[in-house]
Amino acid sequence: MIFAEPRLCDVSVGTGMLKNGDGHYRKTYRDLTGLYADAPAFDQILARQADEVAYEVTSYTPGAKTSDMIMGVTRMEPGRVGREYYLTRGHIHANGDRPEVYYTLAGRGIMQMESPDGEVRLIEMGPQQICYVPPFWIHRSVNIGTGDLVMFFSYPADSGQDYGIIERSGGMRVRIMEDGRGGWVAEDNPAWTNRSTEEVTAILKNAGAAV
Ligand code: S6P
Ligand code: ZN
Repeated sequence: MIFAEPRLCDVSVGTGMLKNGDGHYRKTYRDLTGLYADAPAFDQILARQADEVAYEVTSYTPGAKTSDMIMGVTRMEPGRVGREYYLTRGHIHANGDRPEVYYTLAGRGIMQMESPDGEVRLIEMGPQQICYVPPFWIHRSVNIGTGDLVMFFSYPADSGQDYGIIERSGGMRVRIMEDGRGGWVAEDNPAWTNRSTEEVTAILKNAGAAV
């Protein structure tokens, strides 16, 4: 048969996992070294729980083409490093013009987005809310709740992930911090530097051939 086989997957909201997928990886706190602003607070977490899972991703990848859609679930623990809420590493899609959809199944989160030229968008999400991440936006999830943040996602299978874009600019432009009243506030990241026109142009050029 020349047509791909349909697939049914179950989502376990309780465990934050996609069942009957074909991919699973975990990120421990040790893996997140260097992400957070408060290094002494992060060292304390490392001393206690370096090899515990901070977040994990279960997924199904039907193929490798633009027209194949990866789908999966990210489950992230709640907590903070000092005042900064737990987050995923974040990336831009290596083929930058590939979008993504995130659907919150449980918990409260922020989809933190940054355009290559430094615009910031923060979309707060709760259960049954969907965020569309347009092409070219750097994105990461932040858990601002008291329980696991569980999000379904789907994106073209040839998107790829470039994590270096965040490292090269000294992190993302803002950090999501506890505001002293149990809520959150976005604070400027003093280490952040804007991307050059050349880098932005290269990102736009490297959009990949959507065939
Ligand atoms: C991939 C998609 C998600 C994230 C996952 C973990 O394009 O956005 O599957 O990979 O939420 O986040 P991160 O930042 O470690 O890739
Ligand atoms: Zn992505």
